[in-house]
Amino acid sequence: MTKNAPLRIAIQKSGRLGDESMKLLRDMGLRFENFDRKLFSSCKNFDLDILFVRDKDIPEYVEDGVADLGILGFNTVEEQKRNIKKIESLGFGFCSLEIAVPKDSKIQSIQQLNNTKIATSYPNALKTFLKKNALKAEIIVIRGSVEITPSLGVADAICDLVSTGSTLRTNNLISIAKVFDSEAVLVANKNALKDVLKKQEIERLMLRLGACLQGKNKKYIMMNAPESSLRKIENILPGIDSPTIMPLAEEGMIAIHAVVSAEDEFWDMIEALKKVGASAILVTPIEKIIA
Ligand code: PRT
Repeated sequence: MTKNAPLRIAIQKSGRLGDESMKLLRDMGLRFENFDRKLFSSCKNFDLDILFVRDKDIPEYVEDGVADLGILGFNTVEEQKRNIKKIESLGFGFCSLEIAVPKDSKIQSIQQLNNTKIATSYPNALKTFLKKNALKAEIIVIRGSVEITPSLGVADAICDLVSTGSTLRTNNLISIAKVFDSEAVLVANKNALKDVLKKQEIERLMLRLGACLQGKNKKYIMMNAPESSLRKIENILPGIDSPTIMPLAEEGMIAIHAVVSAEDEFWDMIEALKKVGASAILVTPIEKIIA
């Protein structure tokens, strides 16, 4: 079998997704240098080259096969509709594409967007949204500072990414509709997924990625409890497998170890565990989970 050229992954050179993308690759055990994020870097311990490029250029690079993989915002994937395959959501770079109007605007619902002007850097996504809602509005394509267009009289509404909401607040705008939610995603070139050797290498990377993503969403929890509380505690703990249970030196007491979800309900679960007698609760992060 002949050896393939190294896989190539494109990530954002600088900007909101650059640092997290590099952190993720490093968490996956990949070792590489990024002196001032030059255009290109080779991994020292995996047959992988990293291209540092603009977020907006990644769909084209991946579609053309300049890169086999890419990490970019789902919003960019949705806007550009290139012939590439999304293979994983990555759990960072959260935002949403929203339609917002000035606080004192007469427009208060999406139906009132009919015959208005909407400024955006996402004309394709907005067009799809308007069509889906049977609305007709003029789309004004703006490449930056979309949020100031209503105050300049250029547009009645904007369609832009929102994360904390502070840009909307600063510009006296309020959201009236969400077009879609977005986060960073991993995409692939469709031919690379069909190439036997490349596919093998992509699968090796996916094993590492899956382990990191799983670990990020879970915590390892250890606690002591009266043996009589075991059933109640098992009902509270939605572990991957049944928890590990060990007797303690103190008569009638046990130690329970389990892997639990690090979701929003985490603190509710801790409160419930305390109520049924758990004590000395220790919680630690998990680096990787390999099923
Ligand atoms: O030049 P290049 O193509 O690399 O990128 P860029 O400079 O256009 O993008 P960049 O770095 O700003 O964003 C890259 C990606 O980060 C986006 O494609 C999204 O997937 C993601 N992301 C997450 C965001 C935001 N959150 C975000 N808040 N991208 C932009 N914003 C902007 C938004 O446009 C608005 O101006 O931040 C402002 C709103 O933020 P809040 O926090 O005030 O609501």
